[in-house]
Amino acid sequence: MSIAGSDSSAGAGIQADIKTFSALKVYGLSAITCVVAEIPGKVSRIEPISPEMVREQIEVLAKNFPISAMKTGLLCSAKIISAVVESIIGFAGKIPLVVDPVITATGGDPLLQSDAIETYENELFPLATLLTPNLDETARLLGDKVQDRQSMERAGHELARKFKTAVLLKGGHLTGDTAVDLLFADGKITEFSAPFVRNVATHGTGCTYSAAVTAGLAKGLSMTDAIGDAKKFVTRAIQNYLRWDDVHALKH
Ligand code: PXL
Repeated sequence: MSIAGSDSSAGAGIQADIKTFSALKVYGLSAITCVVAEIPGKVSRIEPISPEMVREQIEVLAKNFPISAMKTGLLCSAKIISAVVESIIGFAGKIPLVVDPVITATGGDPLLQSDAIETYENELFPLATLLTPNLDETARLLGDKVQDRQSMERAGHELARKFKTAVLLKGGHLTGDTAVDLLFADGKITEFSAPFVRNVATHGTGCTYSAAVTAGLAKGLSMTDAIGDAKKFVTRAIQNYLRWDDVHALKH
């Protein structure tokens, strides 16, 4: 089950999650938290769904479907985060919960209300099996820039200790020719790396990656196997990119 926002351009958010689940042969359920009118790089409007409606979606699914793993993406506001936490707290420790701490879109537009970060930290993160921040989100959560391998290691340990959860810190293009991500779990660091795919303007890679990890965990893979497979999946997705603005150019 994915609990996330709708991206009208369908590269990120709940659409990315459902497409990823299907590609990995896992049946995906969805609880939508907000609707985002956007194209890659430009958010034009966000409307939250009522917290009661978010809760209803989760509870009706939880009562009627066997759920083997969950992930959260964009949760929009503090009130929605609290509603989600109340609805999923019964699952804590029973099935894996991947928390992708979405704060801003790739283009830099804010997606989460700024006062909601505290609620993320206090209410949601403690339930997570795995937290999947990128470097910008890590900087927002710790108040410190992460700019090299050493500061990545420091930040990952700090997040894992602070929120008592495993952390997959996504390094993106930090190191040049390879995209290096670090998993901090049980006091150990495991590295996942892949060639950095150059000159592709991506949208929704974070959502796709965390959805692929969730699909692996739903199938019963270990966390390191789920992340290893997910890293390959998202790298392949970037290599096989579609240029949406070329399609646009052809039509006009
Ligand atoms: O990629 C972060 C993200 C998450 N969720 C939704 C989004 C985006 C980015 O645009 O629209 C709904």
